[in-house]
Amino acid sequence: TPRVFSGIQPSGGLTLGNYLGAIKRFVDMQDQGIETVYCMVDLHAITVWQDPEALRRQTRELAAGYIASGLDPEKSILFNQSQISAHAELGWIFNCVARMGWMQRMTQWKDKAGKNSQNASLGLFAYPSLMAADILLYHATHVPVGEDQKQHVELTRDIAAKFNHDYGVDFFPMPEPVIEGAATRVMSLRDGSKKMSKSDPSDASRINMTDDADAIAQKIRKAKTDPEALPSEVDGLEGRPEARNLVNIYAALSGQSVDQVLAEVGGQQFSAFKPKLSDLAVEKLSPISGEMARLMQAPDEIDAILRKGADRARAIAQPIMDRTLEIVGMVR
Ligand code: AQP
Repeated sequence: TPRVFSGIQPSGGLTLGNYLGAIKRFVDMQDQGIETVYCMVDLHAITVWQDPEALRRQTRELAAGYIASGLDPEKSILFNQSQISAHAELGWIFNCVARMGWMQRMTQWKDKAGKNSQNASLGLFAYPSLMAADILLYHATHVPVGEDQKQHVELTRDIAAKFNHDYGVDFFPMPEPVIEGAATRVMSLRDGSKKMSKSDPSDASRINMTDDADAIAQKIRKAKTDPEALPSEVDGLEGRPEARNLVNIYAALSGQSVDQVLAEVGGQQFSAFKPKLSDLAVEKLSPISGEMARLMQAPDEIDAILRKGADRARAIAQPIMDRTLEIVGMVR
Protein backbone atom coordinates (compact mmCIF):
# COMPACT_ATOMS: atom_id res chain seq x y z
CA THR A 1 0.00 0.00 0.00
CA PRO A 2 1.28 3.47 -0.80
CA ARG A 3 2.54 5.61 2.05
CA VAL A 4 3.71 9.19 1.63
CA PHE A 5 6.47 10.74 3.73
CA SER A 6 7.94 14.20 3.53
CA GLY A 7 9.44 16.85 5.79
CA ILE A 8 10.41 20.48 5.99
CA GLN A 9 13.21 22.02 8.03
CA PRO A 10 12.27 24.52 10.74
CA SER A 11 15.39 26.47 9.78
CA GLY A 12 13.59 29.75 9.25
CA GLY A 13 10.15 31.05 8.36
CA LEU A 14 8.11 29.19 5.77
CA THR A 15 8.44 30.61 2.25
CA LEU A 16 6.19 30.66 -0.79
CA GLY A 17 8.64 28.11 -2.28
CA ASN A 18 8.03 25.68 0.58
CA TYR A 19 4.29 26.26 0.25
CA LEU A 20 3.99 25.74 -3.53
CA GLY A 21 6.75 23.15 -3.83
CA ALA A 22 5.85 21.15 -0.75
CA ILE A 23 2.98 21.90 1.64
CA LYS A 24 0.27 22.53 -0.95
CA ARG A 25 1.08 19.22 -2.56
CA PHE A 26 1.28 17.43 0.81
CA VAL A 27 -2.28 18.56 1.45
CA ASP A 28 -3.43 17.41 -2.01
CA MET A 29 -2.06 13.94 -1.31
CA GLN A 30 -3.74 13.80 2.09
CA ASP A 31 -7.02 14.74 0.43
CA GLN A 32 -6.63 11.90 -2.06
CA GLY A 33 -7.00 9.53 0.89
CA ILE A 34 -3.42 8.19 0.76
CA GLU A 35 -1.70 7.51 4.11
CA THR A 36 0.45 10.58 4.71
CA VAL A 37 3.23 11.16 7.23
CA TYR A 38 4.64 14.70 7.51
CA CYS A 39 7.35 15.98 9.72
CA MET A 40 9.25 19.02 10.92
CA VAL A 41 12.84 17.88 10.46
CA ASP A 42 14.51 19.68 13.34
CA LEU A 43 17.50 17.32 13.38
CA HIS A 44 18.19 18.43 9.82
CA ALA A 45 17.79 22.08 10.75
CA ILE A 46 20.68 21.94 13.24
CA THR A 47 23.16 20.84 10.55
CA VAL A 48 23.55 24.63 10.45
CA TRP A 49 23.58 26.27 13.90
CA GLN A 50 20.17 27.47 15.06
CA ASP A 51 19.41 29.69 17.97
CA PRO A 52 17.53 27.34 20.37
CA GLU A 53 14.66 29.73 21.09
CA ALA A 54 14.30 30.54 17.41
CA LEU A 55 14.31 26.83 16.56
CA ARG A 56 11.46 26.17 18.98
CA ARG A 57 9.45 29.07 17.59
CA GLN A 58 10.14 28.11 13.97
CA THR A 59 9.14 24.51 14.64
CA ARG A 60 5.79 25.57 16.06
CA GLU A 61 5.35 28.10 13.29
CA LEU A 62 5.99 25.42 10.71
CA ALA A 63 3.43 23.16 12.38
CA ALA A 64 0.99 26.08 12.29
CA GLY A 65 1.83 26.59 8.60
CA TYR A 66 1.04 22.99 7.78
CA ILE A 67 -2.27 23.11 9.63
CA ALA A 68 -3.27 26.54 8.30
CA SER A 69 -2.60 25.27 4.75
CA GLY A 70 -5.14 22.49 5.19
CA LEU A 71 -3.19 19.67 6.73
CA ASP A 72 -5.56 17.81 9.04
CA PRO A 73 -3.69 16.20 11.96
CA GLU A 74 -6.45 13.59 12.20
CA LYS A 75 -5.99 12.50 8.59
CA SER A 76 -2.22 12.97 8.28
CA ILE A 77 0.40 12.08 10.85
CA LEU A 78 2.16 15.32 11.82
CA PHE A 79 5.11 15.33 14.22
CA ASN A 80 8.56 16.62 14.98
CA GLN A 81 11.51 14.47 13.88
CA SER A 82 13.45 14.59 17.18
CA GLN A 83 10.41 13.19 19.01
CA ILE A 84 11.19 9.82 17.46
CA SER A 85 14.72 8.78 18.35
CA ALA A 86 14.70 6.06 15.71
CA HIS A 87 15.35 8.72 13.03
CA ALA A 88 18.79 9.38 14.47
CA GLU A 89 19.35 5.69 15.13
CA LEU A 90 18.56 4.59 11.59
CA GLY A 91 20.47 7.61 10.28
CA TRP A 92 23.58 6.25 12.00
CA ILE A 93 23.15 2.82 10.46
CA PHE A 94 22.79 4.44 7.04
CA ASN A 95 25.95 6.47 7.67
CA CYS A 96 27.65 3.09 7.77
CA VAL A 97 25.94 1.92 4.57
CA ALA A 98 26.33 5.08 2.44
CA ARG A 99 29.70 5.96 0.88
CA MET A 100 31.63 9.23 1.21
CA GLY A 101 31.69 9.61 -2.58
CA TRP A 102 27.90 9.50 -2.77
CA MET A 103 27.59 12.39 -0.34
CA GLN A 104 30.31 14.41 -2.09
CA ARG A 105 28.28 14.34 -5.31
CA MET A 106 25.20 15.96 -3.75
CA THR A 107 24.56 19.40 -5.20
CA GLN A 108 22.94 20.64 -1.98
CA TRP A 109 26.14 19.76 -0.11
CA LYS A 110 28.22 21.59 -2.70
CA ASP A 111 25.92 24.63 -2.59
CA LYS A 112 25.59 24.84 1.18
CA ALA A 113 29.12 23.93 2.20
CA GLY A 114 30.55 26.13 -0.54
CA LYS A 115 34.28 26.70 -0.82
CA ASN A 116 34.81 26.40 2.90
CA SER A 117 33.65 22.79 3.16
CA GLN A 118 36.28 21.91 5.79
CA ASN A 119 34.35 24.14 8.13
CA ALA A 120 30.89 22.69 7.42
CA SER A 121 29.42 20.40 10.05
CA LEU A 122 29.75 16.66 9.68
CA GLY A 123 25.97 16.59 9.99
CA LEU A 124 25.56 18.75 6.89
CA PHE A 125 27.64 16.24 4.94
CA ALA A 126 25.60 13.30 6.24
CA TYR A 127 22.26 15.11 5.73
CA PRO A 128 21.08 12.84 2.88
CA SER A 129 21.71 9.75 4.97
CA LEU A 130 19.44 11.07 7.76
CA MET A 131 16.88 11.97 5.11
CA ALA A 132 17.01 8.38 3.84
CA ALA A 133 16.33 7.26 7.40
CA ASP A 134 13.32 9.60 7.67
CA ILE A 135 11.77 8.08 4.58
CA LEU A 136 12.70 4.43 5.03
CA LEU A 137 11.78 4.32 8.73
CA TYR A 138 8.16 4.43 7.54
CA HIS A 139 8.72 2.20 4.51
CA ALA A 140 7.38 5.16 2.56
CA THR A 141 6.74 4.58 -1.13
CA HIS A 142 6.22 8.17 -2.30
CA VAL A 143 8.08 11.33 -1.38
CA PRO A 144 6.64 14.63 -2.60
CA VAL A 145 9.52 17.11 -2.86
CA GLY A 146 10.58 20.09 -4.92
CA GLU A 147 12.97 19.53 -7.83
CA ASP A 148 15.91 20.52 -5.58
CA GLN A 149 15.43 17.45 -3.34
CA LYS A 150 15.10 14.87 -6.12
CA GLN A 151 18.77 13.91 -5.91
CA HIS A 152 18.41 13.09 -2.21
CA VAL A 153 15.46 10.79 -2.86
CA GLU A 154 17.51 9.02 -5.53
CA LEU A 155 20.29 8.59 -3.00
CA THR A 156 17.73 7.15 -0.58
CA ARG A 157 17.05 4.45 -3.15
CA ASP A 158 20.77 3.73 -3.42
CA ILE A 159 21.02 3.40 0.35
CA ALA A 160 17.98 1.11 0.50
CA ALA A 161 19.39 -1.05 -2.30
CA LYS A 162 22.85 -1.30 -0.73
CA PHE A 163 21.40 -2.15 2.68
CA ASN A 164 19.21 -4.86 1.16
CA HIS A 165 22.17 -6.19 -0.81
CA ASP A 166 24.75 -6.05 2.00
CA TYR A 167 22.48 -7.88 4.43
CA GLY A 168 20.85 -10.18 1.88
CA VAL A 169 17.33 -9.01 2.64
CA ASP A 170 14.45 -7.48 0.75
CA PHE A 171 13.50 -5.14 3.57
CA PHE A 172 13.55 -1.50 2.52
CA PRO A 173 11.29 -0.47 -0.40
CA MET A 174 12.46 1.85 -3.20
CA PRO A 175 10.70 5.19 -2.65
CA GLU A 176 9.70 7.33 -5.63
CA PRO A 177 10.15 11.10 -5.68
CA VAL A 178 6.90 12.81 -6.65
CA ILE A 179 7.66 16.06 -8.47
CA GLU A 180 5.06 17.97 -10.43
CA GLY A 181 3.52 21.31 -11.28
CA ALA A 182 4.73 24.62 -12.67
CA ALA A 183 6.17 26.02 -9.47
CA THR A 184 7.96 22.98 -8.07
CA ARG A 185 10.94 25.31 -8.14
CA VAL A 186 10.21 28.84 -7.02
CA MET A 187 13.18 31.12 -7.58
CA SER A 188 14.51 34.06 -5.59
CA LEU A 189 12.83 37.38 -6.33
CA ARG A 190 16.27 38.98 -6.52
CA ASP A 191 18.02 36.41 -8.72
CA GLY A 192 16.17 34.08 -11.09
CA SER A 193 18.99 31.54 -11.03
CA LYS A 194 18.81 30.91 -7.26
CA LYS A 195 15.98 29.10 -5.54
CA MET A 196 13.80 30.97 -3.08
CA SER A 197 15.09 29.88 0.29
CA LYS A 198 14.20 30.53 3.91
CA SER A 199 17.86 30.91 4.83
CA ASP A 200 18.74 33.46 2.10
CA PRO A 201 20.21 36.48 3.93
CA SER A 202 18.03 38.82 1.85
CA ASP A 203 14.43 38.96 3.08
CA ALA A 204 13.50 40.71 -0.19
CA SER A 205 14.44 37.51 -2.06
CA ARG A 206 11.46 35.60 -0.71
CA ILE A 207 7.81 35.82 0.22
CA ASN A 208 7.35 34.53 3.74
CA MET A 209 4.07 32.86 4.61
CA THR A 210 3.79 35.33 7.48
CA ASP A 211 4.26 38.45 5.30
CA ASP A 212 1.33 40.85 5.34
CA ALA A 213 -0.31 42.32 2.24
CA ASP A 214 1.98 45.37 2.19
CA ALA A 215 5.14 43.32 2.47
CA ILE A 216 4.00 40.98 -0.32
CA ALA A 217 3.10 43.89 -2.60
CA GLN A 218 6.39 45.63 -1.92
CA LYS A 219 8.51 42.55 -2.55
CA ILE A 220 6.74 41.79 -5.83
CA ARG A 221 7.00 45.42 -6.92
CA LYS A 222 10.74 45.34 -6.30
CA ALA A 223 11.25 41.86 -7.75
CA LYS A 224 13.98 41.79 -10.39
CA THR A 225 12.70 41.68 -13.99
CA ASP A 226 13.92 42.57 -17.46
CA PRO A 227 12.64 45.51 -19.52
CA GLU A 228 10.69 43.46 -22.11
CA ALA A 229 6.93 42.92 -22.08
CA LEU A 230 5.63 39.46 -21.20
CA PRO A 231 5.55 36.99 -24.10
CA SER A 232 2.37 35.28 -25.29
CA GLU A 233 4.01 31.87 -25.53
CA VAL A 234 6.24 29.76 -23.31
CA ASP A 235 9.15 29.91 -25.80
CA GLY A 236 9.34 33.63 -25.14
CA LEU A 237 10.41 32.95 -21.54
CA GLU A 238 13.64 31.36 -22.76
CA GLY A 239 16.64 33.13 -21.23
CA ARG A 240 14.37 35.23 -18.98
CA PRO A 241 14.55 33.44 -15.62
CA GLU A 242 12.99 36.26 -13.58
CA ALA A 243 10.02 36.60 -15.95
CA ARG A 244 9.58 32.85 -15.99
CA ASN A 245 9.60 32.73 -12.21
CA LEU A 246 6.88 35.35 -11.77
CA VAL A 247 4.72 33.68 -14.42
CA ASN A 248 5.27 30.29 -12.78
CA ILE A 249 4.22 31.68 -9.42
CA TYR A 250 1.12 33.22 -10.96
CA ALA A 251 0.26 29.90 -12.62
CA ALA A 252 0.74 27.89 -9.45
CA LEU A 253 -1.27 30.27 -7.27
CA SER A 254 -4.13 30.52 -9.76
CA GLY A 255 -4.15 26.80 -10.58
CA GLN A 256 -3.61 27.49 -14.30
CA SER A 257 -0.99 26.27 -16.73
CA VAL A 258 1.80 28.61 -17.84
CA ASP A 259 0.23 28.61 -21.34
CA GLN A 260 -3.07 29.77 -19.94
CA VAL A 261 -1.42 32.55 -17.96
CA LEU A 262 0.57 33.78 -20.97
CA ALA A 263 -2.54 33.73 -23.14
CA GLU A 264 -4.05 36.11 -20.61
CA VAL A 265 -1.12 38.41 -19.81
CA GLY A 266 1.09 38.18 -22.93
CA GLY A 267 2.03 41.63 -24.22
CA GLN A 268 1.67 43.30 -20.81
CA GLN A 269 4.48 45.18 -19.11
CA PHE A 270 5.62 44.09 -15.66
CA SER A 271 4.19 47.34 -14.31
CA ALA A 272 0.75 45.94 -15.17
CA PHE A 273 1.43 42.30 -14.35
CA LYS A 274 3.07 42.75 -10.95
CA PRO A 275 0.03 44.31 -9.22
CA LYS A 276 -2.09 41.42 -10.52
CA LEU A 277 0.38 38.96 -9.13
CA SER A 278 0.43 40.73 -5.74
CA ASP A 279 -3.35 40.75 -5.55
CA LEU A 280 -3.47 37.06 -6.31
CA ALA A 281 -0.71 36.26 -3.80
CA VAL A 282 -2.44 38.27 -1.08
CA GLU A 283 -5.79 36.64 -1.84
CA LYS A 284 -4.31 33.13 -1.59
CA LEU A 285 -1.85 33.65 1.25
CA SER A 286 -3.59 35.97 3.69
CA PRO A 287 -6.12 33.37 4.92
CA ILE A 288 -3.17 31.08 5.65
CA SER A 289 -1.08 33.69 7.45
CA GLY A 290 -4.15 34.76 9.45
CA GLU A 291 -4.77 31.22 10.60
CA MET A 292 -1.07 30.72 11.39
CA ALA A 293 -1.11 33.79 13.61
CA ARG A 294 -4.21 32.49 15.39
CA LEU A 295 -2.64 29.06 16.00
CA MET A 296 0.58 30.64 17.25
CA GLN A 297 -1.43 32.21 20.09
CA ALA A 298 -1.79 28.71 21.55
CA PRO A 299 1.60 26.96 21.41
CA ASP A 300 0.44 24.36 23.95
CA GLU A 301 -2.22 23.20 21.53
CA ILE A 302 0.35 22.87 18.78
CA ASP A 303 2.61 20.83 21.08
CA ALA A 304 -0.29 18.55 22.02
CA ILE A 305 -1.06 17.92 18.34
CA LEU A 306 2.57 17.05 17.70
CA ARG A 307 2.75 14.68 20.67
CA LYS A 308 -0.29 12.81 19.39
CA GLY A 309 1.21 12.70 15.91
CA ALA A 310 4.48 11.39 17.33
CA ASP A 311 2.67 8.54 19.09
CA ARG A 312 1.11 7.49 15.81
CA ALA A 313 4.41 7.83 13.96
CA ARG A 314 6.24 5.77 16.58
CA ALA A 315 3.74 2.94 16.19
CA ILE A 316 4.85 2.60 12.56
CA ALA A 317 8.53 3.34 13.04
CA GLN A 318 9.42 1.22 16.06
CA PRO A 319 8.76 -2.24 14.55
CA ILE A 320 10.76 -1.22 11.45
CA MET A 321 13.63 0.01 13.64
CA ASP A 322 13.58 -3.17 15.74
CA ARG A 323 13.69 -5.35 12.65
CA THR A 324 16.56 -3.29 11.21
CA LEU A 325 18.65 -3.74 14.35
CA GLU A 326 17.98 -7.45 14.22
CA ILE A 327 19.03 -7.64 10.55
CA VAL A 328 22.25 -5.75 11.28
CA GLY A 329 23.12 -8.13 14.14
CA MET A 330 22.56 -6.11 17.28
CA VAL A 331 21.83 -8.14 20.39
CA ARG A 332 18.39 -7.06 21.60
N1 AQP B 1 12.23 27.46 -3.84
C1 AQP B 1 11.57 26.33 -3.73
N2 AQP B 1 10.71 25.96 -4.69
C2 AQP B 1 10.01 24.82 -4.57
N3 AQP B 1 10.13 23.98 -3.55
C3 AQP B 1 10.98 24.30 -2.58
N4 AQP B 1 11.32 23.70 -1.44
C4 AQP B 1 12.22 24.45 -0.79
N5 AQP B 1 12.49 25.54 -1.48
C5 AQP B 1 11.74 25.48 -2.60
C6 AQP B 1 10.75 22.44 -1.00
O1 AQP B 1 10.33 22.59 0.33
C7 AQP B 1 10.52 21.38 1.02
C8 AQP B 1 11.20 21.65 2.31
O2 AQP B 1 12.50 22.08 2.14
P1 AQP B 1 13.45 22.08 3.39
O3 AQP B 1 12.99 23.04 4.38
O4 AQP B 1 13.61 20.71 3.91
O5 AQP B 1 14.82 22.47 2.86
P2 AQP B 1 15.26 23.22 1.62
O6 AQP B 1 14.84 22.49 0.39
O7 AQP B 1 16.70 23.45 1.77
O8 AQP B 1 14.39 24.57 1.72
P3 AQP B 1 14.87 26.01 1.99
O9 AQP B 1 13.67 26.86 2.16
O10 AQP B 1 15.84 26.41 0.94
O11 AQP B 1 15.56 25.89 3.39
P4 AQP B 1 17.01 26.28 3.80
O12 AQP B 1 17.14 27.71 3.38
O13 AQP B 1 17.10 26.09 5.27
O14 AQP B 1 17.93 25.38 3.05
C9 AQP B 1 11.27 20.44 0.11
O15 AQP B 1 10.34 19.52 -0.43
C10 AQP B 1 11.80 21.35 -0.95
O16 AQP B 1 11.93 20.69 -2.19
